[in-house]
Amino acid sequence: MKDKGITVFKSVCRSCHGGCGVRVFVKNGKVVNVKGDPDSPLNKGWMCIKGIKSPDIANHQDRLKRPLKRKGARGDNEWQEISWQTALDEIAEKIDVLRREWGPETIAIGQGTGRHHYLHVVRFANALGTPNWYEPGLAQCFIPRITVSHLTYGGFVVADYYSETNPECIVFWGHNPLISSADGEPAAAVKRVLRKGCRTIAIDPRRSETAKRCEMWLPVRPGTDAALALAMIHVMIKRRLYDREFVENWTSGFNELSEHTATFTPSRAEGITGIKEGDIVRATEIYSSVKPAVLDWGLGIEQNANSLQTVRALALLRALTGNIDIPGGDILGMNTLKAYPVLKDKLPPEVSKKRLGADEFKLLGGWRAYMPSAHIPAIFRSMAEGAPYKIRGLLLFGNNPLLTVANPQRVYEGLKNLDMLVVTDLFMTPAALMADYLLPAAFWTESEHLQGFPLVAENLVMYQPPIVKTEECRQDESIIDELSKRLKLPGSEMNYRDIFEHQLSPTGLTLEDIKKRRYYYPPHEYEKFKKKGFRTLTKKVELYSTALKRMGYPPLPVYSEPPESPVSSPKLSRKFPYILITGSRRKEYFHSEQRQVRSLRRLNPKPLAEVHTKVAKEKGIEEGESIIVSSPRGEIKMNAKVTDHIHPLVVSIDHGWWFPEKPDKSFGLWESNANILTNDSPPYDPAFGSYQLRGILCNIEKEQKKQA
Ligand SMILES: Nc1nc2c(c(=O)[nH]1)N[C@H]1C(S)=C(S)[C@@H](COP(=O)(O)OP(=O)(O)OC[C@H]3O[C@@H](n4cnc5c(=O)[nH]c(N)nc54)[C@H](O)[C@@H]3O)O[C@H]1N2
Ligand SMILES: Nc1nc2c(c(=O)[nH]1)N[C@H]1C(S)=C(S)[C@@H](COP(=O)(O)OP(=O)(O)OC[C@H]3O[C@@H](n4cnc5c(=O)[nH]c(N)nc54)[C@H](O)[C@@H]3O)O[C@H]1N2
Ligand code: SF4
Ligand SMILES: [Mo]
Repeated sequence: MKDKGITVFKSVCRSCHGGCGVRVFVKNGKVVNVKGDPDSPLNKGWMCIKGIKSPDIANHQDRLKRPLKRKGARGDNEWQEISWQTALDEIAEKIDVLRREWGPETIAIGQGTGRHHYLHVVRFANALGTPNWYEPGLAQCFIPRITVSHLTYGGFVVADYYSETNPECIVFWGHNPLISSADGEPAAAVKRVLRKGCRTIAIDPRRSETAKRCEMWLPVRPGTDAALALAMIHVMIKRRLYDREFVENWTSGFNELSEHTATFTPSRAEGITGIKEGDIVRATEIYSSVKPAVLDWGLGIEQNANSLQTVRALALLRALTGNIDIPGGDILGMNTLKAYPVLKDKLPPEVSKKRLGADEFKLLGGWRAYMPSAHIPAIFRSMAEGAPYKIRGLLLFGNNPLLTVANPQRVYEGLKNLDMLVVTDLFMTPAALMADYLLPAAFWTESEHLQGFPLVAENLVMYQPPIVKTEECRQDESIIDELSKRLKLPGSEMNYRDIFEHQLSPTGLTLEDIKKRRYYYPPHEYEKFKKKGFRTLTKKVELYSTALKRMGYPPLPVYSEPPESPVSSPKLSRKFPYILITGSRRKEYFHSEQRQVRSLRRLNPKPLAEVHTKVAKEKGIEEGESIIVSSPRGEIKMNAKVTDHIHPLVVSIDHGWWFPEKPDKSFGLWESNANILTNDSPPYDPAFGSYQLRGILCNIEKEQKKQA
């Protein structure tokens, strides 16, 4: 389609994890506008503000545009431009030396969250023979939900926001999809369902944008969700509110669960969670009395040291109410595409054993793990301290660990200590500044991808074409393919486009076909378990998990008090009387990104700390005022957002803040970085190794008072 020199291309936005179908308007080789695609089954024309502002990211003057090699000392920000050929030859040579002299496990790979190149990076790590790759989410994001779903139901569940049948009830648990549009679940889809009308409950220490749309808001004390879920299970069983037919036919371990939760009364849970007994009963009655119902869980339940058991407790509620894989309920995805060939078999078992953290955290790095990766604190400890062996090389593909990983001081020590750091990014960042080689990544409008959403928006497959070019930027997959060829890695004969063809094979479509039709969206098949049972050891939903029992973890969900809380650390809580949560999503930013994009920064210029009105009054803190937030690990500066919509003891701070506009050499990295306060020390979740980003102790003070 042509109009005044403008050509319109259909694509899929990727300014977050992606998924919204879009129309990209191009003039003179530049993206001038992006609008929602009304034909997309997910977003039906809607877009969020970050997506709308994609042209401001794509055309930003500060984009990295050519490969750079460090000239001065590490972190001095002095660079020399080099050709791709030289960059790739030299990097491959350095990787080769490290793998020969020290072993491939001494090369770590870090990648950002849910990017298009995600599985290609995992493939590269396996082919290279290093078990030490990580992503800053995983143990702290999504891996607990994915793993628990597989262990409990034999597949991943997603909310059925897309069928003719509207959910009659939604429980949003530690989740704010109206802002986060998380993982292929755009806010537009949730809004559509809410508009049609249904019962709604939000369980969240903040009255989030989503909670504000709900009839009930349960401001749970951070990190105590398992206690709340166990009490709801208790009520369901005691009052016989559960779906008897489903439980009898399709679950195993009901009697054990019933006995296990017999003493977990709502009044006991009130003492732990702060939610009134009556509200626990009422919420349970609503959720179990209407069908179909969705339990839409989010990140709020994973960033703590009891993630496995918390997520398991919630997972059982879906089974007790019989809402699995029914229209308008929580449905089991269908894996339309063939699995990405990540070359797991190329990693010898003796090398897998060297994966940092694998022994201890079986469901993160061990052989039972859904997607085995290394434990982040162990990686950076190894880099900084050389134990149990030293990580010497690091390749980062779209990850900013100085902002997004707990304990940035240790990350910094680690990065300084490396023999080789290669960073691929769209922009200069605090981590990119430390690189030996800095490679310019292509933005989504410049990259080709086949997006399949077997995990999230059920069965949808979408095609994202490369539309424009920005100078010498290259998409991550092609950089990886070039390195793989130079290193003669197994699988290097297949490039990323060959893999797209391979993935499409079960659909009977070729890449050319999907380019033309853009979406492939086979109808969902409900109640698949009625034909084949659930894909678990017992073929039933495992209320009692035989797999967990075998691995040495409690087979029935248990509550444990957060390790750093007013209850478990009363002495510490005198100095740090508030409970800190970090990183609740803001619509303008994706983690540490977009702070340099003026049109977005204008809408949300400063790092915020939400503080309850009562506390602000006691402390003499005014709206917008600069405050110091401290934890046992350090202190940072934030700006007070005074609100009634938060649990009175909770302080909620933004994460990912740095200041690209600051001329100092660290871009203000140490000023307002939430992860200076979070905790990467033990105890961790025993199965996943999740560390504590939410539900830790903190204090707040007016900035002037602190300085006085
Ligand atoms: N705009 C934007 N969108 C994003 C992202 C982004 O950075 N920006 N990031 C993406 C990524 S990687 C992810 S993982 C998703 C996450 O998206 P969501 O799953 O929606 O998670 P959050 O908004 O981080 O947190 C949801 C809620 O959890 C609450 N919470 C905090 N602690 C607790 C607790 O202990 N218990 C309970 N019940 N609730 C708690 C917070 O108050 C918050 O409102 O968002 C994705 N989408
Ligand atoms: N305190 C606290 N910390 C958190 C969280 C929290 O809630 N609280 N949330 C955690 C979670 S859930 C997650 S998932 C992580 C996210 O952590 P990260 O993935 O590290 O976060 P980002 O800042 O989104 O991305 C890092 C870099 O990727 C670059 N980038 C974007 N697109 C591309 C691309 O296509 N290619 C390349 N090469 N680079 C690209 C961006 O410019 C940016 O510099 O943060 C975690 N950290
Ligand atoms: S939610 Fe926003 S950033 Fe994410 S794909 Fe949709 S429009 Fe793009
Ligand atoms: Mo995440």
